[in-house]
Amino acid sequence: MVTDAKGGHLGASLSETDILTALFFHTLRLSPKKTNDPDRDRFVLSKGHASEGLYCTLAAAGFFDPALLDNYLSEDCPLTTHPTNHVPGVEANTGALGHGFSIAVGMALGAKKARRPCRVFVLTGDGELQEGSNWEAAMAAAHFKLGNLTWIIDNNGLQLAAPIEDTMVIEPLEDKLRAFGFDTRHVDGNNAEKVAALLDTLDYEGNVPHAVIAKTVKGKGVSFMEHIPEWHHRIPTEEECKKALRELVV
Ligand SMILES: Cc1ncc(C[n+]2csc(CCOP(=O)(O)OP(=O)(O)O)c2C)c(N)n1
Ligand SMILES: [Mg+2]
Repeated sequence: MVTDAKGGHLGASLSETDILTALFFHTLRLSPKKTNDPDRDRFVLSKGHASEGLYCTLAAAGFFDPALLDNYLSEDCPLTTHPTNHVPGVEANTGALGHGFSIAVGMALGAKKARRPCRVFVLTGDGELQEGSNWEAAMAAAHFKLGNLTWIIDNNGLQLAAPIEDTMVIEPLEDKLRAFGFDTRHVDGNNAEKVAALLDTLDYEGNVPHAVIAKTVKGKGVSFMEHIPEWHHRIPTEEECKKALRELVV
């Protein structure tokens, strides 16, 4: 997709793929046939630049015809660089970092007030946490006792062009999340089974919101992309694309 369209964020998408797999193939209680069900679980991709990871997952999970992936970024195709709710299965328009978590808090609060059973899951980046709006949303989540909210952090240690620690440190992350009132867990975010198993253990009916620090590798699965900042949005050549696919397709 990225090689053909000459656009996208491969490193960011490969980082999140196992988390999305766990969510869409195990955790989320929602059906591609009933995308307007008011009681469905919600997922918000706050790190909206990683849209191709989401589009592939949604297509594989039956939300739309996988043939649409071939038109990624072409005129009139709803699969744009950053996701919008013109795409079946996309709940919120994201891409301006620091907004998706606030949207998810609103969804969880609305569900709680309406006594609906839906749970809300949101995936942010780790560099994204430098946006102050996340911490206001975190305060609100604890204040409103949103046990139905789970904040997953794609903790790959890199942001757009550099390591997080060279840009603006977010550690000690676990201490911060606990101080903000979150039930805080750790998981190997590149292991879909482990993510799915962890999400099964959370208490969604309680009064404490959840945070999951998912340790990941940016560009996971492609030897020459893993943990290399430039693969945040570099476009693979035809040759690199073939090599990457050989490594990814087992
Ligand atoms: C408000 C805002 N500022 C800057 C950007 C440009 N931008 C896109 S991705 C990115 C880095 C994000 O890093 P991280 O949250 O760690 O996500 P990762 O790709 O590592 O999963 C930046 C700065 C943006 N999309 N939105
Ligand atoms: Mg990151």
